[in-house]
Amino acid sequence: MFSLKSALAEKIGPMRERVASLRKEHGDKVIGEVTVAQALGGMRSVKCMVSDISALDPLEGIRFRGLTIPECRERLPKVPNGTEPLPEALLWLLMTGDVPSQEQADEVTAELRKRSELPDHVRKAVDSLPVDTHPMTMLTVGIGAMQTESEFAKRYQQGMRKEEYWEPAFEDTMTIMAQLPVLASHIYRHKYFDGKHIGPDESLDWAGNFAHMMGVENANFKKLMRLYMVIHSDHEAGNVSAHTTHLVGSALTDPFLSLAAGINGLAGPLHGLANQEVLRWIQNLREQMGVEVPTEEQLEKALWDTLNAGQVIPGFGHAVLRKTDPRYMAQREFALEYLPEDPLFKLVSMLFNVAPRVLSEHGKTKNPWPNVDSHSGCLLVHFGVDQYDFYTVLFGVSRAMGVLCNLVWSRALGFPLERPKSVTTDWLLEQVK
Ligand code: CMX
Repeated sequence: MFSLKSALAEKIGPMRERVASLRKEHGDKVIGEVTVAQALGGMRSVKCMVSDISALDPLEGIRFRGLTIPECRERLPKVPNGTEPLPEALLWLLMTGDVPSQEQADEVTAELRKRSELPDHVRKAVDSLPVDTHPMTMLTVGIGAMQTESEFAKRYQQGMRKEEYWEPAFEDTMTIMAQLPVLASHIYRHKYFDGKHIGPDESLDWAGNFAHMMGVENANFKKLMRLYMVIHSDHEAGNVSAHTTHLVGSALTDPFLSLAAGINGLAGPLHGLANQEVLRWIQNLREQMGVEVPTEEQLEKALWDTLNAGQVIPGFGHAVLRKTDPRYMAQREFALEYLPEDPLFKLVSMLFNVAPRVLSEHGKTKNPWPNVDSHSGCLLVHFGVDQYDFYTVLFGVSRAMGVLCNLVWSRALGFPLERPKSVTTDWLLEQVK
């Protein structure tokens, strides 16, 4: 058996016992309350989901299975002489909770390579769309078309016991993770390079090969892709893409269709699409000012113009975080090492200096600091990936890893159909009397 699958199988029994005992011995204990403001306000901070894959502290930021981003960068296996962690190693960590050995991470790479043949009808489904279709639409169409390969859907039709659900969900997860870079690079080359596709390089790791299939051979871009794929993978379970995948999966919808739903959520400008919006905002600013790097005064005025027009500053603020996103800082460190003189990086750094002050003065947002999406575009542009409407696809390939690990565990632990209660405004008024 593939060793990641057996490592996962070993973890499931004890976790089932833990959850069963929590349910049995403490099922009636209260862990929070819901205010009227929360019910009307996007359920912020309501504690009603359980996931061990990652946890988000408002001040410290994300931990993947207990490890911070700097710890992941240090401790996870890398390519020979590599500096950034392998996403394959993160997949092992997210799935099992353990840091894998180099050999185990390499086995994941080999397994993903083995499963990476994208069905022809998926390519055709993407190619049939008008070329000006948004890449995120192409991505969900592609993932939907990939669903013909779902082991979970097949096994469910054949009749499967609840305890077995995790196994085909795991198989589907591996297939999806293997084929997503192929699908994403197919979209990239179809949309921006007249369909001139590039075949895989079997000698490369998963993220390195993704860069290769996109047509970007710069070794530092491959490093960036490894880092990018690690840091965007998960952000605990309540964010829109994770929550949507979980919710749809709770109806025993297979992992392909559940992920497609989550990816649709990621395509919102308040969530993953913010990475393209940051670049669009910067591009507009440069065009209006007629300069590559504006002055701080020009930047401040542009920020106020956006706020006074009733729009958000993309890449700033967060529903949970209350300090600069460590995913932002990891990308900033990368930029300081590999592209310190890049003019767009200078502009992004200037935004880091100016925008939090402006947002604080504006006085609405609870968190004036930059999030992950504020930085990613400038790194991509540096390596020639300047088609900014493609950026959320890259986010989606990475995010698939976290949300699908979560889905496998939800099936392993037998989490039921999700069905919260909605109330009417009449009921609310009655309650608060
Ligand atoms: N620019 C302007 N106003 C902002 C703002 C920003 N960057 N961030 C928050 N606000 C405003 C909100 O729109 C809200 O205004 P109203 O009271 O008029 O509705 C007010 O400040 C309070 O919001 P909040 O409690 O601080 O933030 P929320 O939890 O409601 O929203 C988020 C969080 C991310 C949607 C919001 O900060 C935002 O719109 N940011 C810009 C878009 C963005 O970068 N999204 C990416 C997030 C990361 C990701 O998921 O990829």
